[in-house]
Amino acid sequence: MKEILAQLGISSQNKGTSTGNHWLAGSGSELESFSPVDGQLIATVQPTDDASYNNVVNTALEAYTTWRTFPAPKRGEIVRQIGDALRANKTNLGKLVSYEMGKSLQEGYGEVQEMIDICDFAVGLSRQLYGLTMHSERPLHRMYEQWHPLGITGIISAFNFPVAVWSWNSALAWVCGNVCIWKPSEKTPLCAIAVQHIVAEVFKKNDVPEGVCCLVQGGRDLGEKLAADERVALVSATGSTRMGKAVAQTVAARLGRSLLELGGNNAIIISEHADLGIALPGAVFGAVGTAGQRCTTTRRLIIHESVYEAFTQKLVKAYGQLRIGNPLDEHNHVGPLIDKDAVTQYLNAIENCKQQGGRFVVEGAVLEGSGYESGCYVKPCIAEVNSQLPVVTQETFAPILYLLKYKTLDEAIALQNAVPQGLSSAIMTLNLREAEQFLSYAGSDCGIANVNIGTSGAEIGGAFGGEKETGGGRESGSDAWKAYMRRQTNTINYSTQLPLAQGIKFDL
Ligand code: UN1
Repeated sequence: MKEILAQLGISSQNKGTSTGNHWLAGSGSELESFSPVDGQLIATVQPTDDASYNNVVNTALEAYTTWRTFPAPKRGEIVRQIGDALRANKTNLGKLVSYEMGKSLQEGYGEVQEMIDICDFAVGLSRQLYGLTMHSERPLHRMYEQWHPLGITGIISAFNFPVAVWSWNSALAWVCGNVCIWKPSEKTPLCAIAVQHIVAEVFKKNDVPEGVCCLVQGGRDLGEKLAADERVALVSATGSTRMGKAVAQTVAARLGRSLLELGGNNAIIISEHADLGIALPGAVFGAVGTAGQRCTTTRRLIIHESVYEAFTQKLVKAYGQLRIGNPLDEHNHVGPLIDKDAVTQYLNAIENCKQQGGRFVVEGAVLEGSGYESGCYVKPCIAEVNSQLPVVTQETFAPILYLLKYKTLDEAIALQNAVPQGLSSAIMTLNLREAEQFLSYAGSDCGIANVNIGTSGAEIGGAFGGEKETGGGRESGSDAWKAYMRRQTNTINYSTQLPLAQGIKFDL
């Protein structure tokens, strides 16, 4: 790992603030990045202080006046080169993601692949930032709309996707003509430093001024500072609902823009008409992949009573085959949780579930012994619950799966929707009527609704995000780019008269 860190530009002590290629000193107590894989201190990072924060924002504002003059397809060409640089660094960066965050190596590579894919998407998008033209009601007038950049996009990202979620935001923000300031999770500061080196080099090659890709590092205070800063036009925040509510209120108080991608509590409905051969791997990967730390993780299975027993047995058997251990060993399915706080939350949820009447068919536990020294490895577990207990309505970022039984599809959909979050959802069925009902206005209330696919692993081409406490934002594909731009309606009079709209006469 030492060699990989060196190749990615990471030393044992790092500056955490950057305007591109330029790194600024910070002050205050250093952020320490421990690997949940082995509990080792990987490196330290100097947090961003007030002076370096202001330096970054001023440099970004200055850079914006130049960056917005680059034609969008030219900006796209530079993002294409970032995609290529990520291809060249995929192995190293994937390994660092796996080591610093703890997800399996396959998923680490997959995360870098998502970055490459969004770059490709953004390249095409750079020639498709379309506005509409309208027919004016006035003679010899032309009416149309254009999309302009916003300025600074602040990106607050979470530990669980330490690099991909940033790239969904930045690749789009850049082709749209914005400059970016990234505040990564304080739990994964090194992944961000590695990415900053890769991206800044591409910008430098293309004579892009300092300030288009900026990095600041710190905890909650720094996120609040970005949210409160009037110079930051858009704050895109991914993380807990608690964090999102704080960001949303601060940004709204200054009438700024926010884009929120917050908690999920995702369910799969397993119908009597399901292909259980698909449903099983879909449910298991959804529940235990990334050790239950995706916002799209499957947290609830709502199973038809006629297949409940058989499916539960299959699940229990499959859980018995899971290999939990070092995520860098590709033989393992499940790595550690991010830190010991997460382990405490996992244990608390299990305890609460038991107290509230849940019955575990696969027991949870914290693993001990050789290979588990970090204290962050836990056993994925499954609880049967008769109703949606309070603990079931909360998002616990851990591999705890709750099983619920249903009789009618209406009942299943009502259960699926009866949580505060609304990110991802799925139904496993081969029955067309059931599938269509689930996707209809009377079906799932989530931003993502799938048929015969689990809840996690969304592709970048679709808009990503959800409703209710998930925050309502949409990132990544489709027309999510519109959140990074401002719309301007233009009416041009090329006649010799001044006809007023709505037929109003105003004769002087
Ligand atoms: C997240 O957990 O914040 O759909 C993002 C998925 C991934 C992204 C998850 N493509 O599971």
